[in-house]
Amino acid sequence: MLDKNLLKQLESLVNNSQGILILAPDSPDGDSVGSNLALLSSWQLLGKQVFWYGDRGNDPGYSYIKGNDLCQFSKNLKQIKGRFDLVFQMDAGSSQQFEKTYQSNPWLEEIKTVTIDHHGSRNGEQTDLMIVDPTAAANTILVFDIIRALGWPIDQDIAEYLMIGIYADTAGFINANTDARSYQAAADLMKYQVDPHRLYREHIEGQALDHIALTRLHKIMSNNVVKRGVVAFAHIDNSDIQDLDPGHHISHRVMSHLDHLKGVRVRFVVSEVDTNQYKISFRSTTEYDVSKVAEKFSGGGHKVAAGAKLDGPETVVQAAEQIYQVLIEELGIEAA
Ligand SMILES: [Mn+2]
Repeated sequence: MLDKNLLKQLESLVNNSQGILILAPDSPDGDSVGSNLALLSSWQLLGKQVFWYGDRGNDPGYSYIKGNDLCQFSKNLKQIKGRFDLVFQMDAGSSQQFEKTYQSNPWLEEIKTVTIDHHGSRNGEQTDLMIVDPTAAANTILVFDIIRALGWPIDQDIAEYLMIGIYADTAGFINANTDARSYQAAADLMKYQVDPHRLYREHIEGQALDHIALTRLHKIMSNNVVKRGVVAFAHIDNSDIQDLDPGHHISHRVMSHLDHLKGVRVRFVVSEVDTNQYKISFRSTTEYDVSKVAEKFSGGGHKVAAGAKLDGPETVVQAAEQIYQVLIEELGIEAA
């Protein structure tokens, strides 16, 4: 399954590195955090100097994961320039996911970079070494295979990081990508004293909303949702979520609410991230491939879950309409 030659190259790059930088994507998720923390911890046990930086620093949405606070703001990356000679990008789908970090640190482009990803569509983008397995339901399953193949250290914490990634990307073994390999990886991880119920409680309590945020979520569901035939979408303006903890990940919650609308097969949520700049998330049932829609916006992802960014439109409502038109054309859905 894993290419022996690629594994050898990876092993020698890691062994010969003076220091390693792991980059968190601009929009991390449980699988990216789990992948990053698992390798960070394993390499530290090997005695390696490892740094973890991302545009959001330690995203408060994942503060329930032990070790999340190790992630630093990439605007401060210059301070460790020269202390690492190897960069890792994981679980991202496209380099768009590291755009902000590279914009503030263009010198990173000069450093040898490795990709470990389970996203197939990368628009032909290449780094110096690519270990890509689109058949893995979660990136942490691929990371687990690599750790085992190379005999890198693994302990309870690392096993729990890997399990968190599987939970996140299979939504607890119920997403369309869930397969025997996901269950097998989870069963193998249980040998390291993973505590699923504790992880679940930490996740629920860590993500709990305060009353203001819950009210805001309901307001978005009441005012900012459009349903047209099999498509439903929501637009989130900065004013809808300003003064809320970004860790609440309101857009993720809106997305899961849209799944409960009757007859919906394709969903997207567009959120304003800056003036005339937007972030888009797509979800679908298996008969529609939203990764193709994301690629139209230079993003990427999986068949049923993908993401992209969009610059230009004056308002989030205009952005949503523009995305809707591209989406129905790409997926062959009749305008409703
Ligand atoms: Mn993933």
